[in-house]
Amino acid sequence: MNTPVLSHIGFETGGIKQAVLAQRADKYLVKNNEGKVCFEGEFEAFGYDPNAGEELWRADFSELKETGAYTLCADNGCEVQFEIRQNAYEPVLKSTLKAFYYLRCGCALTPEYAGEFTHDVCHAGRALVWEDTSKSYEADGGWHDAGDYGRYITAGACALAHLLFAYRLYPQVFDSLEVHIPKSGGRLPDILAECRYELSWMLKMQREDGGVYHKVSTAHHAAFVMPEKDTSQLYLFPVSSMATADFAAVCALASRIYRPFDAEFADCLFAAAQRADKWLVDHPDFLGFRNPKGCDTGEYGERGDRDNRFWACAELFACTGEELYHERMMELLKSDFSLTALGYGSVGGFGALTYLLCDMPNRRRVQQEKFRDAFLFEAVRLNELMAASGYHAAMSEQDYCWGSNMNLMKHAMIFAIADTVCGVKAFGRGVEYQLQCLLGCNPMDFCYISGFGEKSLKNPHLRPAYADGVEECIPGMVSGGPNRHPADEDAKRLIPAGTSPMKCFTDHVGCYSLNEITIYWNSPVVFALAYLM
Ligand code: 9MR
Ligand code: ZN
Repeated sequence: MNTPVLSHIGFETGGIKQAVLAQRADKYLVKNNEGKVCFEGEFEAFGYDPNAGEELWRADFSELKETGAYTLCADNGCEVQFEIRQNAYEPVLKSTLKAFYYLRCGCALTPEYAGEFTHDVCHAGRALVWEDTSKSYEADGGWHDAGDYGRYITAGACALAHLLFAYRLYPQVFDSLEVHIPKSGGRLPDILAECRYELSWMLKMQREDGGVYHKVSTAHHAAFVMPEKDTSQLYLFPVSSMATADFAAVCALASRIYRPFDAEFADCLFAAAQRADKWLVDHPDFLGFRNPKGCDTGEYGERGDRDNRFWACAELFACTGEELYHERMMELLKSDFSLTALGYGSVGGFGALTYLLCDMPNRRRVQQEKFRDAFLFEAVRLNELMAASGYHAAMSEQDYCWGSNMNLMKHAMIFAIADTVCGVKAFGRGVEYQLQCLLGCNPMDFCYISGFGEKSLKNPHLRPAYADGVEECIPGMVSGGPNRHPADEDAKRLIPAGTSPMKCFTDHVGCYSLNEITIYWNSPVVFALAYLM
């Protein structure tokens, strides 16, 4: 007998309430703790969902709004329990934000803030310049990227962009949201205090000439040991134009956000952004990145940098209003890149979003309309995908790749932007559907975030979570999710060929192509939750 699947963290009183069943049922009752029937409904026969590989029946009991504990009883005997709560999403927001603290590098995580999940100071030694090992610099701080201990500029810039835009669009959610982290820099909201930890590291990654090292890491990934046990030599890897542009962009964005709190820090960020931009002007050609021989940590290669440069110009334009940045932006727009992409390898959407948020004179409105149309066009496309999914997942078959949960959450971000920034409220529903899918309303009946209930992420491909000797998983971590082309040996062994895309998942520590965590898989979840709240 199947269980209807639904979000594992409970439903918000006024929110969408959906359950999905992979077995025929016609009617259902929702009973409260005392057995009283509080809602009666009929299942909708959805039909076959190819990404799930299932025929599905759906229940929508959004009309039930009273807080309490309930059981949904289908007329075929299938049952599931759930709760309706006020602020149901708040614990998840807190936890996914706190996750960044647990990923801090270069400092000790102390029991006061980290509970059982402590570690000593890690990766604090000077890093040698890979191309000239007679030179070394301090490059400590920031967040570990993922299950590995590398720190990569483009990945960091992407995670920061999600978090900073979340604050930019929904500041009231964060003004009083405390996640108990050590703070520097005065009266900052916790989200900005945490981002400052990453930004302060980033500033150390800039060379005197303004160029930005692509990454700092050891030559090879560490064994599955605690971070302080990973004492191999650190290296600064060559400057890339993507890293330099993303750095310029995110420092400029941050300078505007931190200015009301700390003008000195804002000035410092802005000056760094300008230095990076000067390097970009002096180096107009694409300078990509490939791992040099002898290094096999994360590569984060890209095939072009026009989108990165576009984002940088948009942010500097937003800071200064200077015509020159605008002209460069317009020139870059002649290249072909996505204007809605919000990922680490493709960042055009961040530039478009910033431009949309600028107060513009009339003559610029036409360009703003174009960016607005791009987001709305994408929202329409995703809405169609959502309508074709039994679970309301706005995902194509191709989207179920390495880190598919980032696609799910990036799509939630598009729906949120379509509402908050483009003013089309109806798209907002898509945000909650995508989140419920991540939180358990999926064919695995699995909550992809650690720390929430029995059927949630427990064994991520995350070094400290494995090596810390603590039974429980570090909370608030977001798994990469189902991947229809598993790439690691464990996943290839454990996932039978022909498994449906949404079921290509198992919560196994070895499965780095399904079950790793990264900072930029956590950050869009924070954004989506901030929208909902
Ligand atoms: O997410 C990346 C995936 O698309 C690539 O195929 C894979 C192999 O290069 O790398 C993934 O990114 C990883 C990065 O290189 C290092 N930190 C963890 C990232 C997520 O697995
Ligand atoms: Zn570290």
